[in-house]
Amino acid sequence: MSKGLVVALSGGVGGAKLALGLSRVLPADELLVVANTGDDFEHLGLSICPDIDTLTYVLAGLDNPVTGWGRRDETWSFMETISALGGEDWFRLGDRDLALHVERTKRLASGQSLSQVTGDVCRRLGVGPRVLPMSDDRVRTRVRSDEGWIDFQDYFVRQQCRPVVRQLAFTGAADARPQPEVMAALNGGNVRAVVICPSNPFISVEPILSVPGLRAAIDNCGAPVVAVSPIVAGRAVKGPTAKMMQELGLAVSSATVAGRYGDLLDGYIVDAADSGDIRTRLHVAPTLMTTLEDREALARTVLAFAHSLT
Ligand code: FO1
Repeated sequence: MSKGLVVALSGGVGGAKLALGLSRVLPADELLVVANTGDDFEHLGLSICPDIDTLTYVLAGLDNPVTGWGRRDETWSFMETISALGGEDWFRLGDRDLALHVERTKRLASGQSLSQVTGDVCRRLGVGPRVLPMSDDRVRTRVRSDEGWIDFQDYFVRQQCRPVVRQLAFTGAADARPQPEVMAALNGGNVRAVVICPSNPFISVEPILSVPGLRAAIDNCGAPVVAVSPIVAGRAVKGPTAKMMQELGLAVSSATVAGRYGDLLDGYIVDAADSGDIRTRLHVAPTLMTTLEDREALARTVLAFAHSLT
C-alpha cells in the first residue's frame, strides 16, 4: 500500500544529500525530485545542467564525494587539452561528465525536451526515483553585482562567488511552464509530503518557486510542506548562502530562510543551535549530513515530522 508520493525540491550539493537520504528510505516510485535549472548554461557549445547532473550522479552513486558535483573516477584529458589550446578551462568538465553534456546537447538540439533527456539518462545510469527539471523551458539565474548583471556560473565558478550580490533575477521564469509530470503529481491528491531540501534558498529553491503555478500547486497539494534549514549554527554548510544573506542585508540565520518561504511552510527542521525566533512549526534535529547514515537519518526525521503535521 503506497503511503503516497514525496516530492522534494532540490538544487546544489546540499539538496542532493537529502535527496539521496530520501531515496534510501523510500521506494523509488514514491519519490519525485524536482531539480532547479536556473544554474543551467551554455558553455563550449554544450548545454550544461549542473543541478540535474548533481542529483543524477548522487542518486546513481557516481558522484565525486569530494566536490559533491561531477563524477568520481574522472579523467581530465579534455580539460588539459582545452587549456593547452587556450580554451575556457574555468568550468571543470571531466571526460565522463563531458560525454553526458555532448549527448544531452545533441538530443536537445534534435527537439527532445530536457525532461525526456533527463529521464533516459537516469534510466541508463540506474537512478530509481524520478528526477525532473522544474520546467522544460529556459530559466536562467542572473546576479546583479557592482559590475552589473552576470550569469550564474560566471559568478559562482569563474569568479568563485567574490562579486557582491545586490540582486538576483530568474530570467525566463515568468514565461516558463511548470514541468507537466510535477504538476500532475502535485495535483494528483496522493502527495505525502513536499520536502524543501537544505539548498541555498536564493539560487536553488526560489528559482523553482518562481515558475508560475508551481508554488500554488505545492501550497494546494494537500500534504505538509517541510523545509530543512541550510544554515547550521548560524553558518551556511556550503556555498555562498551566508555571504549572500549579508550582502542582501539579511541576518544569517535559519529564521531568514524560513522567512523566504513564508506561509508555504507547514514545518521547518533546524539544528539545535538555530532554533531562534521562528514562527513556523519547528522540529529541532541534527541537520549536518556528513555520512550516508546522516543522510538517511535526516530523511527519516523529515518524513516523521511531516507525518506528525498531517
Ligand atoms: N563548481 C565549481 O565550483 N567549479 C567547477 O569547476 C564546477 C564544474 C562543474 C561541472 C559540472 C557540474 O554539473 C557542476 C559543476 N560545478 C562546479 C558545480 C556547479 O557550479 C553548480 O552550479 C553548483 O553545484 C551549485 O549548484
